[in-house]
This record gives sequence, structure tokens and C-alpha cells, in this order.
Amino acid sequence: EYGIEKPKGYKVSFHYNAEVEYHHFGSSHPMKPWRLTLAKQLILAYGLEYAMDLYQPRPATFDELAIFHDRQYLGFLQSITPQNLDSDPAKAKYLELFGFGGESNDCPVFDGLWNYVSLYSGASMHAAHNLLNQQSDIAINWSGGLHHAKKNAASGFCYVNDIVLAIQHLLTQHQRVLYIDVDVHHGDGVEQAFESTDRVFTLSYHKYGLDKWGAGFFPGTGNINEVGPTDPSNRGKGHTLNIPLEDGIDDEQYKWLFKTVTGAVILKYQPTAIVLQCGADSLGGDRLGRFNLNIKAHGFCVEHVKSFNIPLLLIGGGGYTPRNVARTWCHETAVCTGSELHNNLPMHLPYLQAFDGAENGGGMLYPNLHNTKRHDNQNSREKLQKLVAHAMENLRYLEG
Ligand code: VJV
Ligand code: CA
Ligand code: ZN
Repeated sequence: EYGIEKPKGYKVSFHYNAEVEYHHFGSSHPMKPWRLTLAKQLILAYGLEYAMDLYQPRPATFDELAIFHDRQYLGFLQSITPQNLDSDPAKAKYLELFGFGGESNDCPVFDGLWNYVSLYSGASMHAAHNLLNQQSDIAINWSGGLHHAKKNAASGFCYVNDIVLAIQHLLTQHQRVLYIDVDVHHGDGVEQAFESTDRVFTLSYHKYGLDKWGAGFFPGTGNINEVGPTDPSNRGKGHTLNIPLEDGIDDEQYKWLFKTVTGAVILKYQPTAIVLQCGADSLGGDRLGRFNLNIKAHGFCVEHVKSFNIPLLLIGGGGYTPRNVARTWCHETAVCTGSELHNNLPMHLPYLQAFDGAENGGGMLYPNLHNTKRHDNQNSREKLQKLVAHAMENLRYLEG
């Protein structure tokens, strides 16, 4: 071996095809696949690759994606290019139908789109496969976590729902899968896909509410009262829990909330596999987010879930301040392997200047992101206590 000891007990695998990095949503689009280059460089600079098994998964095939998605939608996704976009008037109708149209440019058609979606989905499916084979206790795919995609529509920067596909794969051997989503946005696509089954429980923490212009924070769903289907004969009833939060939630509040609520769900639902979406847009200073979390508080969610010793799939998601996305996913990789990382970034890091200078985090792995705070904390102690009480009330459905 190379000096870093493999941790006892945990086998961690890292599933990543570097080709995803070279895809561009467009120059000023907030979703930047090159944040994965930064994350990978940090992970390598700290030597974490020696503490895990590395895999370069192949892209998923059309048929594999069709396990969840409509074939007609996939056919469209496979055939559209920026070049043929406006040449065919019949396409315009489908653009609208499949979530690309409107004045919104959330889901642009870009070069290599099909390749991009098959790569990140292939990685999530391969990660799930490793858990099923018991080749890993924790499998990681930072390129996945695209929780808004629907079976026949793109939404919110997501075209194919790799999370649903991975969970479907886990369901071939696991009776109960718990999905947890710490992205600042509601995990609506995953929730909807499994709303009629009791074999998947979906739990999302997110910003919810109207802004000063009366527009709801995307995607506008995820109220505490949304607990899945209301029809008592529907098996999915009660197998959804939404934790809507206000702007500016801080480390201590979030950790307390996450530990209390997630702990209660795991205890009651008794999942045999867990999928944790680690969207890094819940960090302080995120370009789109509203929360004020530091990297270690975000990482606490991984630590806490890991402590239950249940097969765990970790996936990425949102995150729009690339240097902090990279820091967070590097830290969370280290949490999985049981490694402690030095706060001074390694000198030999190829992209050191991206993390250097006071405004970029001063060459540290754990800069204080509260310094970049742009959102006052609207979450009072009383509101959070009421929220937890309401969440516990919702969980009573599970007792049957
Ligand atoms: O809020 C929305 C929808 C609009 C219409 C489109 N305009 C641009 C914004 C308002 C109602 N969409 C959200 C989607 C967030 C998706 C989050 C995805 C994830 O993190 O949960 C998982 C990966 C939104 N917020 C900000 C933007 N869209 C946005 C989109 C752009 C943009 C700037 C902001 C698209 C293109 C360009 N700039 C050039
Ligand atoms: Ca969420
Ligand atoms: Zn998000």
C-alpha cells in the first residue's frame, strides 16, 4: 500500500467517469460540471484515492435509462442537438412538452447532452451495483444526484434521474430503501417516482417559501403537510417526509434538526440501504442557495448517516460556488474513508489559485462560510421545534 491505511470495517468505492467534466450548460449557467474537476483534484491532492476503490463506470445505455424514463422522452433526449434544435418545427412542441421550452433556460440543449446524462447515470447505477455485490459499504458518485428529473421531463438542471435509477436497482435486493436529500431544493422527482410504494421512504430538507416578489423557491413543493398520497389504500401513504426551512439556517440548528429527524426516520422505517443526496447548495455563500451551513456541518449529515452502518450510496447534486462544492465533497469523501484532512490545502494542488486569496477561502479546506453570509437567519428556535414536532406527528403513519 501507499502509506494511508485502508480503514477497518468500511469499504469505500468511488465511481467517476472524468468525461462528465467536459460538458457545458452555457457560459453563465449556474450548473458547472467542471466543479467536479476541482473536487477530484482536491481528493487526489489529499491522497484519498489510496483509501478507496476507484472505478471508471461506462455510460448507461438507453435500455437501462428506460427502466424509469419514457422511451419517447429518451429518444428525444438522444436526438436533440443545439444544431437541429430550431430546424424542425415539430421539435418545438416536444421541447415544451419535455420541459425544455418556455423562457426558462434551466435545462438547455447543449453539445454532448446524451453523453452527459448517460455518464452520470451510469456512475450511480454502478455505485448501486457495488453495494448489491457487497463490494462496498459506501459507494460514492459526486457527478449524480439530479433529483428533479421526471420520467418524461427535464426540470431544474436535471434531465435523467440517476437517483431513481439507482434506487430501483437497490430495490432488486433491498426491501426498504431510505432516500435523504440535503440539497437546498426539494427532491421532488425522487419523491414523485416512489409516491405509491412503501419500499422507499423519501426525506428532503430544503428551503421552502415565497420571496419578496411572491415567487416560490424552486420547485415550489415540499411543504411539511405533503406526506405523499392521501388515499389510505395507497401503499405509499406516509412514506414521504418534507422539512421546509427558511433562509439562513445555521450549523447548530441544522445539525440538531438533521440528527433528530433522520434518526427518528431510520429507527422507525428500518431501511436496509440508504441513498444520501449531498447537494452542496445548502452551504453558506452558494450562488443559488439560502442557507448558511459550513462544510463540517454539511459533512455531519454524512457522518451521522454513516454511523448507522447501513449500506450507503452517496451522490452529489446542486452546488453553485464550485470551490466550496469541491471542498465539501472532498471532506465528505474523507468522512467515508475515516481520514482527517489538514486545513491547509496541499501545496501541489493543480488548481490552488481557485481556493486562494481571502475571497476564495484563503487556501484553506475549511474556511468560515458564515463570513460570506448573505441571508439573515429566519429560522427561530420555536419554529424549528414546532417543525420537528410536526415531523414526528407525520411519522406516526409508519406505525400502521
Ligand atoms: O426558479 C427556477 C425557474 C425559473 C425560470 C428560469 N429562470 C432562469 C429562473 C426562474 C422559475 N429555476 C431554478 C432551478 C433550480 C434547479 C436546482 C437544481 C438542484 O440544485 O436542485 C439539483 C441539481 C433556478 N434557480 C436559478 C436558476 N434557475 C437560474 C437558471 C439559469 C441562470 C441563472 C439562474 C439558467 C441559465 C442562465 N442563468 C444563463
Ligand atoms: Ca433537499
Ligand atoms: Zn439544489
